[in-house]
Amino acid sequence: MPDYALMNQCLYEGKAKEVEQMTRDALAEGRTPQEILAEGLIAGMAVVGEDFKHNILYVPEVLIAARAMKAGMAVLKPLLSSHGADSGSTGRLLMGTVRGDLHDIGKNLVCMMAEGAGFQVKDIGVDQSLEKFMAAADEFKPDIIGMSALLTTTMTYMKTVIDGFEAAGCGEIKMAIGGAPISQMFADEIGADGYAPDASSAVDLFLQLVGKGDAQPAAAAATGVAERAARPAGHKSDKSRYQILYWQDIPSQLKVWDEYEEIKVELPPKFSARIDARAQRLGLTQSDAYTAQFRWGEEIERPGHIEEVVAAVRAEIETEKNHG
Ligand code: B12
Repeated sequence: MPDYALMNQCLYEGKAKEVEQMTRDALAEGRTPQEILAEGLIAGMAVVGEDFKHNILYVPEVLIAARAMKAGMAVLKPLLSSHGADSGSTGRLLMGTVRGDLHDIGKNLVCMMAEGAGFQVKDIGVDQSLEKFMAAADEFKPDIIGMSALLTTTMTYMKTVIDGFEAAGCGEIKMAIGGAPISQMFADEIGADGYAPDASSAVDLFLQLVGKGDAQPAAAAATGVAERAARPAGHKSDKSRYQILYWQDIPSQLKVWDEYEEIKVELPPKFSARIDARAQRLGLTQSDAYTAQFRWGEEIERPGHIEEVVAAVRAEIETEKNHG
């Protein structure tokens, strides 16, 4: 019997080679591709999704886990399609970032999580017009169209797409939207069928939209992902460790932990704006090139309970002492 808990753990930690090898070993043991997909890959990715939703994991870690998932999927894909897995898929999802918008990191994550949950996904990329969504929908016959927008100047184009499909008599296709500036209120305003704030909730939304809301891959079923021991009541550590996540030399996140708990905080928007401007200048606009610039700084120990260390380091970063 394959050790699916270990496989989930490797996927969670982004160990692509191990996940790929375990997938091959499980096949060699005679397990079905469907079982390996569900128990080894989807279950692991479900935990990643939950932890991402609760800010335990951040974008770079999720992308690394997603890469490991893809390594396993690449082994299974030919077998799944030749066994007619198509007919058993959860649903068909067409995804794209709307016209004028080049942001695709969030969209890519949504695609990966949806694939992980068993959806057939067609990703048409960034800067997509109504005509391109329509041509792709004609060919792919999606149950759901997912649109992403990160700019306040491009989010309004989502209404153009929704109205265009409605006018063409394709109102039965469910329209889901997302991206940092999007809200439920905006979704209601433009007549979208749903909105979700992150990739994990996006999968819940898609499942709901195809009437499989209860058939979610159970995150709780994926055991084996390491957890810290519970903090004894009233206990406060007298020292903590911290690390800063940099985009090149610009700090973007802060992680602080002790033996019981880990806190991650996003830094204020001025840092994103600075990163954005630098990336634009350097032409690092493709998601791989962009995310490859993230790196964790060295681990540093510091006196104080985790919350004190978060506050102190954050204040230092904001006044730009010591941290570029
Ligand atoms: C990375 C980034 C870039 C990269 C994009 C690289 C890439 N390949 O994607 C580059 C450097 C190219 C870039 C360019 C620009 N950017 Co920019 N960028 C960002 C930044 C820092 C992070 C975005 C991101 O990837 N977040 C991480 C992902 C995981 O989150 P997400 O996209 O929100 O996706 C999640 C959810 O929203 C949801 N979701 C997303 N899509 C969908 C779809 C569906 C259907 C569902 C259900 C859910 C869903 O799930 C996702 C996963 O959890 C943001 C700041 C920020 N904090 O958002 C600015 C930001 C979005 N950018 C901004 C700007 C202004 C620009 C530029 C105009 C800069 C310039 N002056 O040229 C250009 C525009 C280029 C263009 N035409 O699109 C502004 C937007 C301001 C505004 N209100 O409109 C921001 C907010 C930065 C800022 N504070 O100024 N940018």
